Amino acid sequence: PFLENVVKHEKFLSGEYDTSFIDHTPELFLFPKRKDRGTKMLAYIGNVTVNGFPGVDQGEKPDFGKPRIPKVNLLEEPPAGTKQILDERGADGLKEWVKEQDEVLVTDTTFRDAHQSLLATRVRTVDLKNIADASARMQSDLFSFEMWGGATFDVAYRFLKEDPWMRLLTLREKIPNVMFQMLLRASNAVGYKNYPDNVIQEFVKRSAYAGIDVFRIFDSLNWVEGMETAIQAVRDSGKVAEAAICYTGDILDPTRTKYDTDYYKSLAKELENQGAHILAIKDMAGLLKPEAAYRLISELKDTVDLPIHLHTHDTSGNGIFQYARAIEAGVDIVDTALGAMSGLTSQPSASSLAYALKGNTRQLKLDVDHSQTLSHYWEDVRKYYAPFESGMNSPHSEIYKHEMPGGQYSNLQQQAKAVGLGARWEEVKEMYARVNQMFGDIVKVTPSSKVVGDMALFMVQNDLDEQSVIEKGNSIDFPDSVIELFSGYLGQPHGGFPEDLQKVILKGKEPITVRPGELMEPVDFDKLKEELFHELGRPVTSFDALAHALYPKVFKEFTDTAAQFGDVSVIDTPTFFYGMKLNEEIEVEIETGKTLILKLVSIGEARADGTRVLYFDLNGQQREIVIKDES
Ligand code: 3PY
Ligand code: ZN
Repeated sequence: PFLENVVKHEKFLSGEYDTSFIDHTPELFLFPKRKDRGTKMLAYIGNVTVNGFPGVDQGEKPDFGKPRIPKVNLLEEPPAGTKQILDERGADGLKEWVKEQDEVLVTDTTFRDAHQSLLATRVRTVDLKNIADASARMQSDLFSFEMWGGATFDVAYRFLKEDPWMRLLTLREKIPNVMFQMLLRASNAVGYKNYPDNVIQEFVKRSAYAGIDVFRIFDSLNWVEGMETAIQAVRDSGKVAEAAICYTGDILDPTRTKYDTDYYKSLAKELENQGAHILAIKDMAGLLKPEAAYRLISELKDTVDLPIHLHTHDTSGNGIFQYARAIEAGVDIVDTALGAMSGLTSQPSASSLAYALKGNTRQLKLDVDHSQTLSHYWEDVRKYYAPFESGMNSPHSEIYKHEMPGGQYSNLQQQAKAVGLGARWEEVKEMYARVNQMFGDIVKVTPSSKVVGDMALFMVQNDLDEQSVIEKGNSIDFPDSVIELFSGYLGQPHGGFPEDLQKVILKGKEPITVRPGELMEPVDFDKLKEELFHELGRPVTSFDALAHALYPKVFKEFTDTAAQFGDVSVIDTPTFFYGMKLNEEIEVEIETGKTLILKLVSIGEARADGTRVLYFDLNGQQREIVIKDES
């Protein structure tokens, strides 16, 4: 009550007091109304039990058993790692340290890209938190954990109904020794469109504060102008600016001259001049063939004086071979995932790569046995997310034809199903490649890849081809994302847009050629916070304000769900997706040291008004919950 009075005080609201402590200690301000936390949670569990979870076929809750969490000594601090090097020597010192290493450094993507690519980004904070103590102690020699950004931010709010900032803060507390890395879509932040410059600056500042050390920054058209604001913001925050070049095309194919080695070399030089600490090659679709990797890395090593970090997806099955050749060429850091979360659209397996390099002059800086042990945990946990698997179960060399990013494959497939094109998935993939050519052979990575995907779905759905699009173009209502791309709101592609197509899409509207951020009004964060404070009736952190600035609608739905069900992130994943079985008993740790014991005692018959009464036992007391049966 004291805090509530303080934050409602008019001087507080007018900003006369220094309220930065709210931003610095957001956890102090997350005080759900205690009296009905249990009831709200039962309402969530009751609802999923009766009505199921979107995307999860309703049926008997599978019996998953307990995942294998390796035992570690929590009384011992995790060994010092790269986080301490960064904190002690700064971003430039860290960069020098990387250059001095003989071994190849490793980023583990299990916490982000691996599940984004295999499980439609659905892995929940509780499953990351449960393995975090062990990961900190068993993977202390990693370069970084890639654990945030990309689609995780949006999916956390939108589908998992949990706060991604709390994920970051929670993991940071448990893993104080290894750098945290995120994927930042430059001027698109963690969204699908450009935002005003001050949103990018504020986002970087707060993410750095909450625990991100390395920002991998890319532009979805490799447009360096679009990356400048983000690179500068990261430099200003004292963190590591890892500027990425997205790899597309094929430098080995003499007929595909648009993206040749010189193109990549000149981009690399530009990014070095922009102040990048590390250069990333982001092979988001896994198109970089082993021999191309050797050539590209060799040439880039001669072009820039920066450590080089290579990222790929193993969709074709050639990932290990690619990395081995890149390592011969002198690459400094590679991205891998733990065995059970690796391969196919995800990253290559860390332990497989380590074994593949035996006898090589350069070895991975990696504890293979520990990686194996941690992989057992993920083998168990991955089963929870079976409904979100893409169904791809063998390598797809067709990737070299359709060029679809690993992170997009399972998502686009879900999108296709949602619009009734599930059975025409093969056609959608083929159309994806054709749309790319229609668009002038562009870089395809979020959000430009989403535009290509939207257009491919649109064309298959409406039985359109390249010719009919131009011929009937004036009477076609193109998807909004396509209009946005051709208006220049995602930046400028290398070589420009195809003019005839641009004309029919824009229908007389003039495209922009400047940086979209220059044209946008900055967001007034103080004002936004105040408005949100009134709307939500609770203190508002800078994290909330940023979430609202990025996704107003998704954030609103998230806060509505939170008001209805409380903090659902603490519920174990099987229960979160499948609800409870009759007579099942579960435990939920709602805060450190405070656990609820829940049992589902009975489910009543549907009543005339379509509701059912569920009886639960909550810490020994009976509770009745009324749920509307939507079936
Ligand atoms: C993302 O932007 O989410 C990606 O993973 C792009 O590859
Ligand atoms: Zn990726």
